Amino acid sequence: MTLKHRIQRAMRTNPIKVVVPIVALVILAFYVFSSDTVSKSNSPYKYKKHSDDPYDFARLPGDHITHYDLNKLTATSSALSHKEKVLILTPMASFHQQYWDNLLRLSYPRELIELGFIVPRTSDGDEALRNLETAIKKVQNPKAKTIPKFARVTVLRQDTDAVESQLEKDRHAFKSQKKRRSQMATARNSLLFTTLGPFTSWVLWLDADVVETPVNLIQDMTGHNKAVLAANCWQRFYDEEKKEDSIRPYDYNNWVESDEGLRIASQLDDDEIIVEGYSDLATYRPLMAHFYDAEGDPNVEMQLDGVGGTCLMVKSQVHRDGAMFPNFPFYHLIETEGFAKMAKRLGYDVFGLPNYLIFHINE
Ligand SMILES: Nc1nc2c(ncn2[C@@H]2O[C@H](COP(=O)(O)OP(=O)(O)O)[C@@H](O)[C@H]2O)c(=O)[nH]1
Ligand SMILES: [Mg+2]
Repeated sequence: MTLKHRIQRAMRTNPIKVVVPIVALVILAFYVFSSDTVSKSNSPYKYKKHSDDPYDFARLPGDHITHYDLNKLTATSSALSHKEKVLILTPMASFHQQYWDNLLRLSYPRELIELGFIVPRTSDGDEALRNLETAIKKVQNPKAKTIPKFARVTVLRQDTDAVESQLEKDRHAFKSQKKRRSQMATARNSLLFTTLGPFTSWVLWLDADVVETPVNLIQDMTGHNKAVLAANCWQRFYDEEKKEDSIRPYDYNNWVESDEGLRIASQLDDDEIIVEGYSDLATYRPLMAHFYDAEGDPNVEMQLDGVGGTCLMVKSQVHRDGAMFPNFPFYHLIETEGFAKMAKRLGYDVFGLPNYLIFHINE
């Protein structure tokens, strides 16, 4: 008997046997197609249902309660054995291949690392974005099965004003510091507040022009178990006089407060700032850059009052408690230096590693 005859006979004897399966099929098809539309929609809140991705915390209404017990989130001296997640954040005005290569050499497992970038809305930013995306796609491409993947990569386009000239002399001109540092602070805050997740244990601030660090950077820095910890940023260069490769200090934003610094601050108007590393405003603050001892123990720590952002490890708790990068004068400090002050006001200690070098590109 053919299928057609069977259906005709069933319709005569017991129509429910035919109607029920057809109705069930129609309902199933409706469900499948409508959930497909949802997963293709652009809404950031409409992720695919029942995802195994632990970062997929934006769920469909229906399974809308997601619990995260922040008491169980640790940031310890044994970050690796506790599988603590590290968020590496980089404001990026230009893409340097050496930065990327160094990042890929880091020995901390990529599945425990999230990356976040913020790129300015300028023509330099356009180019940085293109190069960055090409580099990311090579690593994160699901077809490249043998290449370990980062847990998540977020690239943001800045929606605020960017630093206009990226020339070294313009960036570092004393008179442009307040505006420039304030714009940088806003970019850092946007990046931080968009990417910090409920799983993040540590945030590593790493500038896009840091081209060389030890491969165990994350294990080494988290190993100190400090709330805020800065590495010492130097620069390689060719010494024309000695005719040899050499190194010199670069980042002067890691410092200890001085009596003179406090005296100058006490005489400033409310909206005036002090930026470190300029002879125009001599604070005589001890600078970590000058404390490097080539023979010394790389684990030596020193307490700091101001920090730079070139290579800075922060327990996520510090940011979660509210420490950010003030884009306004905060105790006459701004951006990363203001951040150190804010962390201290929240009760955290700020440290640096004078003998632990990382290198800034030589432009
Ligand atoms: N998003 C964003 N990043 C920037 C901007 N200007 C500089 N950067 C990045 O911010 C970091 C610090 O800036 P940089 O100019 O290197 O500071 P310097 O090394 O102290 O002169 C680097 O990673 C830059 O690529 C900007 O306007 N927007
Ligand atoms: Mg730089």
